[in-house]
Amino acid sequence: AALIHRADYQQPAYWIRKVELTFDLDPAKTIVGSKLQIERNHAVPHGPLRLHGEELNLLRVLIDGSSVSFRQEGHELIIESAPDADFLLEIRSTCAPEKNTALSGLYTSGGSFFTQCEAEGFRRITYFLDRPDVMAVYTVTLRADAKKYPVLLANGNLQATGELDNGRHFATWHDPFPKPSYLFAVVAGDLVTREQRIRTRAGKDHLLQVYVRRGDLEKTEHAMNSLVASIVWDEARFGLPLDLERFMVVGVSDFNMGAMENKGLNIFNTSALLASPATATDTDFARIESIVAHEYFHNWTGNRVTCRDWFQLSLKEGLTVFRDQEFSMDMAGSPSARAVCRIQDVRALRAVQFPEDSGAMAHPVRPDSYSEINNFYTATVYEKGSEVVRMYQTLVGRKGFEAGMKLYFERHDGQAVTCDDFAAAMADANPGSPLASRLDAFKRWYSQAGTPRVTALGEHDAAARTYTLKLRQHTPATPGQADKLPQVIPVVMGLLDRHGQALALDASGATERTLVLEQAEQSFVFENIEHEPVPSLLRGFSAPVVLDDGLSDAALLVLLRHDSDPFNRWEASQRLALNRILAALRAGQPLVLSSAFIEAMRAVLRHPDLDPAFKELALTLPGEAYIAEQLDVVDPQAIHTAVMSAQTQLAAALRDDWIAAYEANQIQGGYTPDPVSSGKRALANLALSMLVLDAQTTGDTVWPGKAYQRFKDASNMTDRFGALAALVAAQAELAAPALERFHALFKDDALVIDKWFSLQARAPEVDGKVFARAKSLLQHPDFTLKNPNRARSLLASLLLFNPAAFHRTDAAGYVLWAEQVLAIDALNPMLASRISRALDRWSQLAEPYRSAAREAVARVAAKPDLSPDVREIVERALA
Ligand code: DPP
Ligand code: ZN
Repeated sequence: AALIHRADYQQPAYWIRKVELTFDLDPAKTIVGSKLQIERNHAVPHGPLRLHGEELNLLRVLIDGSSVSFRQEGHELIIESAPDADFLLEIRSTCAPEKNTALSGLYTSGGSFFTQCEAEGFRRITYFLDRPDVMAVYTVTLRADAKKYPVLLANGNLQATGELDNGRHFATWHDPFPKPSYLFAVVAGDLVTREQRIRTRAGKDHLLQVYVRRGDLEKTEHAMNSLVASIVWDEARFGLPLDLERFMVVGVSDFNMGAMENKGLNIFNTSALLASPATATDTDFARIESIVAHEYFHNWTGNRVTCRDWFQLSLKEGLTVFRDQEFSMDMAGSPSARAVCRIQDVRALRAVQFPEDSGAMAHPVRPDSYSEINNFYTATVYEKGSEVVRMYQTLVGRKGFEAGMKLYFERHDGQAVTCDDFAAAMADANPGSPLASRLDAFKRWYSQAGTPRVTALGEHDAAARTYTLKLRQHTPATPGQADKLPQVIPVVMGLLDRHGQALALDASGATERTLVLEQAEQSFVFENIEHEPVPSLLRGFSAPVVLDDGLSDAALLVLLRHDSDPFNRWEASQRLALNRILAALRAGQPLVLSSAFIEAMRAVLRHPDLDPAFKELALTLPGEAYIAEQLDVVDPQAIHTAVMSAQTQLAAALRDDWIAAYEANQIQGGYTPDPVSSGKRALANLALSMLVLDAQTTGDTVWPGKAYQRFKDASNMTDRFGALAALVAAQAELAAPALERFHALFKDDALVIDKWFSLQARAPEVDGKVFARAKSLLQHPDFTLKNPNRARSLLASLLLFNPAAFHRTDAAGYVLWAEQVLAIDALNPMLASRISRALDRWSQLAEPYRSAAREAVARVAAKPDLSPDVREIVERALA
């Protein structure tokens, strides 16, 4: 497929102002009638009308009621002789929802109809100018069998309903807000709804509805609460109110993404919507809250102001991720609970986005070209994009950021705009800020791929009583971008004395400052510094960079004990562990944890004031993907061995402390997913897994027995799954009966069975057992490639998230990868392309993995009939 370039953007030759759609819904053959009010765009040269259309069967084309000559070429319907004046285009076509396994466009799931149009699914429903800068007002009529499809939904407000002949009925919906086609949605089916009314600050009443399948209603309370909280938060923090009479959320179990922000009619993967204490973990509860918020926040950042073209995707995604992260932090409450949110976000960024930024798929937050836009819904566009938005806030302050948002909406409400427009609003609302004076340089965050490396070198001059901090930056080359310019990097920092006391950084006595690193190398001098200080740099992870501050273990221990910034306290714990793991790997020696490290970890675990949630994060070792990032040549088996060895040693050395932590963090009473309780459960689960792991070494049977008992008796999924995970991770004998029992208990709950698959596929590898088990699960009667959640639960878990099970010296992992990518590609290209990314970074692998992985990628690339989605991934990997 052809490469599309950002620089080639042109406005469309025509605008579509009004759309009237009618759907005669039938799973085998749905008839779609479309009436489009079209006008020529006089700003661009005169040209034919070219409409997108895929997998459609065209019945009729009329202009102003008369037939017109047209031709179909590839995926386009071309009308050469469109009128100069405004005209009405009428099109009738059909599509086949039940054959739509790609889950893009109109499809069926569980006997109901759903749509997914972002990015380019609308063209699989009807012929259209399917691009985000074409915004129209939609009126939609759905006609369907009244018994099978009692609920008929579309965007906006309900205008009319009624009976038709032959047991059919109809509903007409009107959305007053002009929108791009990617925000269009319809739903038809036998669904039930939870309702709630809410009054916004202006005194307007709104109806909130959550629609799900019969039987799932009691699992929607948390989503509804999250929606109400999101509405309240967006009005309080940004003054952005709900703008429709009715806001609907619908759950569907076959869905490619987490959820979709269609105007007034959000469609959710059930995995991002349904939760009950018995079936969902604390992590699920938190994820649902953040995704409900994310989609709701898109109503302004994405829908009211949308993207001019898909290269600007981060305009809405980076900003909306930032907003949902801020929301989750505000919901968490205490400073330490906020820090826990931040740590989790950064951990996810490092586990997924950093590797992306150093692999074959590295691309800027605002990409320059793509062949399949679906491939660019990435961690870079979302998570790094969010970090870029966070840096605006760091540079202009929270109030300044709110002023920038206000100006952005004043200027652009109702428009399709670019990342440059957002940057301009932020700078113009904050003249004199450190952002405004270096906006062009700051915008390199949008154009340069790769994670900058920052090196810090401190020099204390005892005679002059000064401390000079020399910062250097360098961004490594990425595909298509050999040379990089310096980035604008806000470095929030402080200095501690060796007892951990915060030092005054200037005459005002301030103990924290934001340095702006903007050159390749820059020095910052601090006066009146008596003794060599310990620098605490990049507090709160103030920029998405890799920092090498060369700190000694002694300095890291000071930070771990005393830093006022909880993020950097956590970071110190991770660096202490990482340094040891990397030293062992580089020396090719077995890893031995020093007693200083063990004692530091013991002190954290025993600390009277630290939150359990923080302890759990500090005592969790860095992820294998993040460790791989630090190495030029990656041996996944060696990394896994080192991590497992560190874990086994921590389990043994702190055994009594784990027991104490386990016992101290039991919760009496009912389940609530609040940050304090979930922190306790997380620490108790970590302690339990350590104790069961240690039992495997010592032959102890008490702790595996206790874990099994807890698994059986648990009153919530977090505890039950934690105990099961402890047994599975340690390969305890009781793992098999526990897994069997778990399956029997939850065999009718698809989302829980997904967890059952994923737990087994993500378990720490021992002697190829995990790989063998995962492979055999492909034959399990509950397994299917057709449901994306199920396919991901087994295959993404194994291929993307379990490097030691996947990368094998016999290359069996790569053979499985190739086979499954091809099998999924025939059904669902978007899903296949996600899985195909498991070998993005083959060139960094050590031999024999490297050659075998390359061969597997080349084998897939040699197939002639790949989807454009997978083709783009494998060709970039081989480039
Ligand atoms: N549904 C996806 C999201 O909300 C794409 N917009 O991020
Ligand atoms: Zn989004």
